[in-house]
Amino acid sequence: MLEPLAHIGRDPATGGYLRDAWSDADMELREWFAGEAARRGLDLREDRNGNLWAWWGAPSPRRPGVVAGSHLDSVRQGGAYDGPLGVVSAFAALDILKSRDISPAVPVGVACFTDEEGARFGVPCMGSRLLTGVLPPERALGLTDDDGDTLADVISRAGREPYRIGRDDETLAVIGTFVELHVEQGRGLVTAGRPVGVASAIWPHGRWRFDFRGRADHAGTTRLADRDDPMLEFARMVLAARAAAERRGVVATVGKVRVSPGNANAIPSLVSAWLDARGADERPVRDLVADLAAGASAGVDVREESWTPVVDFDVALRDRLARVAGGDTPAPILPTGAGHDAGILATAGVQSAMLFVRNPTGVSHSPDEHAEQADCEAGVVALADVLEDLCRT
Ligand code: HGY
Ligand code: MN
Ligand code: MN
Ligand code: MN
Repeated sequence: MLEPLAHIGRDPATGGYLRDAWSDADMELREWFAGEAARRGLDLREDRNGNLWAWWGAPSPRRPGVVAGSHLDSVRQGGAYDGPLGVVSAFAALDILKSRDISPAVPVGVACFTDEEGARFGVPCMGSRLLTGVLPPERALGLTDDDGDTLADVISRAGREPYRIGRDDETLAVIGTFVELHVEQGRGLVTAGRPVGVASAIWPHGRWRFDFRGRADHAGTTRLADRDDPMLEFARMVLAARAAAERRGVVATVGKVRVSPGNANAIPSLVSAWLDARGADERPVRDLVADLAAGASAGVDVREESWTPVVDFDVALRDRLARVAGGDTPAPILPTGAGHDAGILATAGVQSAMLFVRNPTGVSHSPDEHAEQADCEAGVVALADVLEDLCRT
């Protein structure tokens, strides 16, 4: 199902995807989206934050539409399905509605949110956070990527006006209900033996940046007793995070580290590390981070980069989706530890829901992520049924 865009940003050596927001690959994906919209005669709009909307029918605040979609960017060396499956399925579900000669009571939209993964600038769901005002534009514009480009530089280079970003009430006002279909990032549906499920909740989750400072010096001539090596305290933090996560029943990950200046024959002057911590309940996640900050020596900076509170999806809507998507027996309803744009919209008061498609490996944020063709097709039919049901309002 993903063949038309499978080549874009793909690393042939690993099969993984490199689709940073606003990169060449992302720009090619945006062109693919525009082409899909044009092929269907949909009205294509790009909002002030770079999110893309393709509308069948003209939505208005008095007649808001039903929207399906997800994102096209990836984590570095990500899988093929995380994001694109939701966008491709949204177009395919709209095709099914048309083939059923459905004339929806409300407009139907396909959405693609910008920079969901936060791989480049560190803040996840950037497009939906800016759209809803969760992320202030001035905070976003100052973010820099690994080679020092600011978001403003990159948006300008992409031919957009960076200083228009920010809460977009005009766009929000025409979204009635948002449904995000996403490959499951886990094995809940494998265990349930079902191809499609519905999200009950998204775990609270956040990212913190730790800066460990030391003194650069020669690797060969500096006595151990004379060293101020930030790598040591960084290593202790990683081990402490894992121990605290086990103790508190949450998950903590350090997947990105930047060592400056990065000489193999010199003690570093700075080690920056990003902690990702999540859990079913907010308190133990917060306590883990507090433990680590308290255990850090005076010179260590700890900064919260992003925080998303628990998202409990609307019960009536999720149960309705489970009935419609489940066919004879309601689809399984399950939580997720992964963040999504549907979660950001839900926290901003937009009626949102999620459908999951079975991932036999359960693995994600890796080239090993997978979904079987038959399950992807079942996801499209379930999404079409859900959209048809929601458009009947
Ligand atoms: O990080 C996440 O949970 C999501 O995949 N962006
Ligand atoms: Mn992801
Ligand atoms: Mn995703
Ligand atoms: Mn750059």
